[in-house]
Amino acid sequence: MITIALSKGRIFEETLPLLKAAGIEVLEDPDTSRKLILTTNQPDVRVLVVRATDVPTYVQYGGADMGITGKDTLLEHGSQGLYQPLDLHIAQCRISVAVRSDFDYKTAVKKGSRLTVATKYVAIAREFFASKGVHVDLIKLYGSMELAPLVGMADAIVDLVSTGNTLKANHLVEVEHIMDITSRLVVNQAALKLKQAQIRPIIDAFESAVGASQ
Ligand code: PRT
Ligand code: MG
Repeated sequence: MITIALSKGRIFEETLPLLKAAGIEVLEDPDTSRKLILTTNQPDVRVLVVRATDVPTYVQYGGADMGITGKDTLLEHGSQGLYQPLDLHIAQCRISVAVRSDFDYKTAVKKGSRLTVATKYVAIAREFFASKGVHVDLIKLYGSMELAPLVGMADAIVDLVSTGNTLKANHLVEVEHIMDITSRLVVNQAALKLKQAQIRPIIDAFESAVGASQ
């Protein structure tokens, strides 16, 4: 049995064509089914539906043989013991710093004042501002970061941006582009050795599908 951990939403949707290229079709829709283990057309392949941030954990501890997760998640939560053979170029976005449109970020940074930054990405934010020599107080949030500057809780946020529509709708502007983000295939190292014959063809099919779509 090969178990693949995926999160609902964009990663699931964008992974379906890759699975199809490997001959795998998921037979249930995670949006309508309450099941957390989905069957596929291959009797020996199943899909686990987990929180995006839990994908590396399931793969690391062998609850799943492989999974698909954002580089943001891997950087923030670590990627210990995970084999990362492939950048799938899916769920593309960037991680950025954004502030209220009436906040003078450049001057604040130049003056060496302390910035209060709200984010789910505390490790990424800490490292980014440290590399710029900017002093920050970090506030950890689990979602809707955009609210923090609007209610005066933070000067800035560090969050994922794709179209920029969410920032715009909340009168925030992007002032720094920290890095580009895509999703990666992660594989349990023991599973790769023990189930080589089943896992390799899936990696290879993903690789050619990704190559073909670039
Ligand atoms: O939602 P939940 O709390 O369960 O978990 P999650 O937010 O970690 O999962 P999910 O499915 O939303 O995101 C999974 C992965 O998709 C992330 O880890 C990223 O690698 C990737 N991804 C790509 C994104 C986006 N694009 C994205 N735009 N994840 C989140 N967003 C959010 C962003 O946080 C912001 O709130 O969408 C909003 C901005 O979108 P735009 O288009 O308005 O700019
Ligand atoms: Mg989300």
